[in-house]
Amino acid sequence: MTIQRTQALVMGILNVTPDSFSDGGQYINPKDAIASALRLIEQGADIIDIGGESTRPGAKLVSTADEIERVIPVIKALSTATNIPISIDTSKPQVMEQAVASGASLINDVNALQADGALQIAASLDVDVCLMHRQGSSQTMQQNPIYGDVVDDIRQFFQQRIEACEQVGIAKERIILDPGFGFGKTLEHNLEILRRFDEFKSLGCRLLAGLSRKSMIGAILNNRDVKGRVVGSVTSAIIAVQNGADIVRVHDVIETKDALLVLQATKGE
Ligand code: 8Y7
Repeated sequence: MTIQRTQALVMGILNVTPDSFSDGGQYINPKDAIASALRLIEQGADIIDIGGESTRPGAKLVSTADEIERVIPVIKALSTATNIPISIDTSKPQVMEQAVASGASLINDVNALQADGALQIAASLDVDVCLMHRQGSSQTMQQNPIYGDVVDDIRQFFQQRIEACEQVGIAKERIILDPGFGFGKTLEHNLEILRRFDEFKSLGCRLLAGLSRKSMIGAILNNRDVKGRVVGSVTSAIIAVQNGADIVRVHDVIETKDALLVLQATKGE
C-alpha cells in the first residue's frame, strides 16, 4: 500500500508506559515499541510521538531516570530505522535533552515548557516545540476546572508562552500550540474549544489537536469504552482540521488518514 500524504499531519501515538489508559502495558519492551512505531509509519503517520510518562488523570509520576530508560532506547533505534520526525512527549528538561541527542526533533510538552530550565534547554536544542495548555496537574485537573471564557483564557495563556519562548530565542515558526483537550476541562469546555478552534489561528503558530480516544468522546457516545471510540475520535480529528488544526495526535492512524484524504479531496486540494 502506498502512503498518501495529506496537508494536515498525523502524529501517531506511541506510549512506552505501563499505565497508559488506552494501550496500557502493551509497548514497554523496546523491541515491541519499535515494531509498533514502524507499523504506525507504514500506516501513514507523519510524526511519531513517544512518551514515557502517562499524563492521564490520576496517573503516577515517573522519575527522570525511569523515563529516560523507557524512551531513549526506543528513540535511538527508531531514529536509525526511519527518517520520520520523532516527537518526545515529556515535561522534563533532562529527558528533552537526551531525547533530542538521540534523534528527536520535536518536544511535545503538556506543561508548555514551564518546568524549571525547560525553556532554556528547548531554546538551546533548536527544535520545534508543542506547547499544550492545561489547568492544574494530572492529579488534580479534572476536579473542578473553571474558566472565564475558555477560548479567551487559553489564548491568553498561549500569548504569554509565546512571549516567554521568544525571550529565550525560540521563534514563532518553531512553536505549535495545543489547547489540551481533556486537561482540566469539562465536556462543555472541550466542545466549545473544538467548535471555536479557529480562534487560535490568529496567534500565528501551527496548531495541534489531541482528541483521540479521550473521555470526551466516550461521554458524547453515552460512556462508550475506549475500544469503541475510533469513529468518534476520527470524526473529532476531522472537525479539528476543518477548524484549522495543522496536526492531529491520534492512536488510529489508518482510519484518521482515510478521513483526512476524503476531506482533502472534497476541498479540491
Ligand atoms: C495530549 C498530549 C496526551 C494532547 C498533546 C492522551 C501527551 C493523554 N494528550 N500531547 N499528550 N496534546 N500535545 O489521551 O492532547 O493521549 S496524553
